Amino acid sequence: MKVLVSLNIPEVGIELLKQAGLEVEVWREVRPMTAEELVETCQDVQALITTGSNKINGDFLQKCSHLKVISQFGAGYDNIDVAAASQLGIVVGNAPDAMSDATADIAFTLMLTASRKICYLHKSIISGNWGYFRPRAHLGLELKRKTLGVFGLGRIGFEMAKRCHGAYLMDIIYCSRTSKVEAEQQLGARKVGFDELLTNSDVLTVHCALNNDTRGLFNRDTFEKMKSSALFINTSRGGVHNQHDLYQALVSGTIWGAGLDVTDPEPMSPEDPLLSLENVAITPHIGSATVEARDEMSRLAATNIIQFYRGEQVDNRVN
Ligand code: 8YV
Repeated sequence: MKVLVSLNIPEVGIELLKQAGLEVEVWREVRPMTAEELVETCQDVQALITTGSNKINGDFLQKCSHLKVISQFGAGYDNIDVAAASQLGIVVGNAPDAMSDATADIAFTLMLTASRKICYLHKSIISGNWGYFRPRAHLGLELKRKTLGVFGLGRIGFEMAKRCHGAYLMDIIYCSRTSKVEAEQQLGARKVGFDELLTNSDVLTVHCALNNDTRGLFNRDTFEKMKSSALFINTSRGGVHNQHDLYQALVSGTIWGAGLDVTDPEPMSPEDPLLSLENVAITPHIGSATVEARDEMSRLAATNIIQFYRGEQVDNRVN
């Protein structure tokens, strides 16, 4: 079996594939493959390792219906039309949990960074505007004993909740489809309805998947229900918030600040007005960008293909 690795992943996964006896082709250019290049290169492979920058949609799948297995180098797989893949009998797997600590660290960092206006103040030093001491200027918000609202308390949300509870004794409320017993026992987390999450959170952190239920969920209506002192943190997918509405909510004082590792679109335009706001911190989708997380993602993405090749159960199969 031959595998196309459509992006330059850490060597560990590539080595595992080779050791398992698979033939491997790796795209090592410093740009993503175009849709046409992906279709063309897939013609003589049976397995594909892919990521968010590749749209594995109905059109691609029709043109590559001979594929046997697709493995996502990432936890989220909203770029893949899983239903269409299932119809064609293609196995789809992902690489969950590898980045839970790394992404929670970014969510926590963005919370602190936005709450103390760090990005804005850093830029103001660079542009020669340190200024003089003004007791009422540059005031941020403290986090101790505030309420953290977690939307989507999966593995990453749980890690974020642990950090906030441990560092600042924050009360944890969450909104998820199922009850999270571990978080309730360890952190005293409390499951609430969506409206209560909006109205009671001092920091609302988003860790859900992007799908039809969550697309654009954080919009004008939902921001209006939040506290005017609230911070909105999103490290999941930019499509979960409406970026225009977020900007309006921030400039009108509907909410206080925001920390984003994901934007809509990505990459974000350098002219995006969000970048000029004081209480906003933005990073370029680096949640999983640690040596440890990327190595583990590589290992898990390769393992899906190897398990399929050996006729074993694919542990991280999503269809
Ligand atoms: C990747 C991610 O950066 O795992 C995820 O869901 O968002 C990240 O780890 C992303 O998959 C790149 O497209």
